[in-house]
Amino acid sequence: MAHAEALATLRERLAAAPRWCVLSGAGMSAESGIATFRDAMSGLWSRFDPMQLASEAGFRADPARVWDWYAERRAGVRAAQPNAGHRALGAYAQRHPGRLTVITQNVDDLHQRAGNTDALRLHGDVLGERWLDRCRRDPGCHPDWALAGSPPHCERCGNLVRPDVVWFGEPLPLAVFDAAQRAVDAAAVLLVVGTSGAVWPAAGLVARAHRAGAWVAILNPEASEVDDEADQCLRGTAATLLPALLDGL
Ligand code: BV8
Repeated sequence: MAHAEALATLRERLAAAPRWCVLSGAGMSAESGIATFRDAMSGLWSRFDPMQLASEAGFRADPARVWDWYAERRAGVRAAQPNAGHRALGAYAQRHPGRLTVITQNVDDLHQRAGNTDALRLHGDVLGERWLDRCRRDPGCHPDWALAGSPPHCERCGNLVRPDVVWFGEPLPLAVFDAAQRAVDAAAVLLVVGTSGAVWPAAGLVARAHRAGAWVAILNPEASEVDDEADQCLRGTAATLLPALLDGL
């Protein structure tokens, strides 16, 4: 089926869908200048070992190195702007409240800044902070009160501040993951945008949607690990395909 025809039929399905979902990954923010993880050359994982940097053990082994890496990524997120793909999803949600659920693996805030303020963040918020350990002295102690440093720390008990993200080996926030599972169970269509589908349990949402009877469409310039679960794959980028699918809907 020609690309234009494939786009047109998917657009009709979205127009008719009472409820649908997007599952997004790093490719969603690539055109906003935020590096993806697996891109061979520029991807974060081609330059850094995820287990050393995005894990509790890695942070405890070298807190300053991990904190500085996240500080670099936070600066990149603050300097970035939502792209045409984020904006198309945000504008659609304004026009059709309650029909779209955005589920993201991204720890940036570009979906929220584009208007999808209720996006489900499976892997946390890189601009957020929390204590590494439960404060032994004062459970009410807040990370904002921490002494500045790399990383900031509690001057009384030495507790470290960590980014509010889900590291490898850590469970996803249960309430968020539950809400994501319920959303894909109720969806007529799932758009899988800019993810390699390599990270679990997020990747499992694609097969779950398919089992639940949703029409699964993948938007990605490359093949991904979840293509087998798809009813159609549209080869293209988030900032080009999403406006083509949603503008005017
Ligand atoms: C857990 C936050 C257990 C931190 C992240 C089952 C099978 C195998 C392994 C496992 C399994 N179950 C669990 C595991 C282990 C592990 C895992 O999945 N490992 C993988 C690597 C094999 N999972 C975990 O550890 C999870 N936790 O299992 O806990 C548990 C349970 C109960 C109690 C205790 C413990 C936690 C996983 C979350 C880790 N945190 N991020 C941080 O960001 O620093 S994951 C991080 O990497 C991102 O959030 C994202 O999820 C992932 C990167 O994937 P993508 O977003 O897809 O990005 P990628 O670069 O790979 O691909 C980009 C795609 O975009 C490409 O396809 C490209 O073609 C495309 N693209 C590029 N440009 C564009 C584009 N598309 C559109 N437009 C463009 N312009």
